Amino acid sequence: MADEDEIVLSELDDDELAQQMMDDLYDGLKEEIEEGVHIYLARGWMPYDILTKVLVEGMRIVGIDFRDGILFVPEVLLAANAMKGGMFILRPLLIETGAEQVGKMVVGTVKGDIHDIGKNLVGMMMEGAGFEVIDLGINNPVENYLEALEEHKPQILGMSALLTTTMPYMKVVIDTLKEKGIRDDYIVLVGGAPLNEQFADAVGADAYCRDAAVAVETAKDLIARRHNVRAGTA
Ligand code: B1M
Repeated sequence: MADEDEIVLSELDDDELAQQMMDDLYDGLKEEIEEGVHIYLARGWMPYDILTKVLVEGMRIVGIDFRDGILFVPEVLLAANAMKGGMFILRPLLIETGAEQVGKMVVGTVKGDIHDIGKNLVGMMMEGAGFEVIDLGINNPVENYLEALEEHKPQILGMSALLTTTMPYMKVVIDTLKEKGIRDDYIVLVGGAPLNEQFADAVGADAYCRDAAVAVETAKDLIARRHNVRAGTA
């Protein structure tokens, strides 16, 4: 028999459920997050709204308490694991848009950095928008990017960094592309919480992407501009 105090997620209204799921994410409760995602889907919520309004918002709160020394690495790992449980359910729904393939992107988190939730979200959204995504995972030295560019010949190189100590590595990658004379063969997009537009300019990227939706729009826009330049219509 259910405990009288036990919260039944399906009995909560949308706002209460969002609040409860943010608490559950904070507590690293993966099964509850998965259940909550299914409930929202059954209520007709769009996968993107569940991601941004509930999961990403919940992780933002985790980030604040991590910064303030209220949460520590083991707890944040559990929260990240719960978040990934929700993302796993949403991924096929975001990808399954039937959109025509519009381009290819190689994406990876830079050397020294193991944060991958944001990068994964960007990959999911890009796939949903019709891009083929080659995900190099985390902690990538420049050699990994070079090999993947050579092998997959994408239009876009995406790099993610979440630490102020690892974001300068993006310049190492871009400078290496310049040294090899291949920088202009690719659209280089960068993202991650500590970055901004000035940083992207300073390291020689084509654009800074504040979030996954901006990454999709920027990628489409820059690819279209390239096509126009090549067609002589820009
Ligand atoms: Co870390 N961590 N962490 N962490 N962690 C941060 C980044 C931090 C800001 C927390 C804090 O203090 N408030 C802080 C960095 C401070 C700084 O550099 N100034 C920090 C620290 C210090 C650390 C450690 C050093 C802690 C320690 O060991 N003492 C350590 C470093 C490990 C390493 O990388 N070498 C560490 C470890 C971890 C965990 C392993 C516990 C875990 C990562 C789990 C995982 O990713 N699998 C973790 C987490 C979860 C976080 C926070 C709480 C959340 C990050 C996240 O997933 N956000 C984070 C706090 C924060 O960011 N406020 C924090 C949700 C995600 C959807 O957003 O990643 O920003 P985000 O991605 C967005 C955009 O940025 C953008 O689009 C995404 C989707 O909208 N975007 C791109 C991202 N990449 C893009 C690439 C693109 C385009 C857009 O390419 C085209």
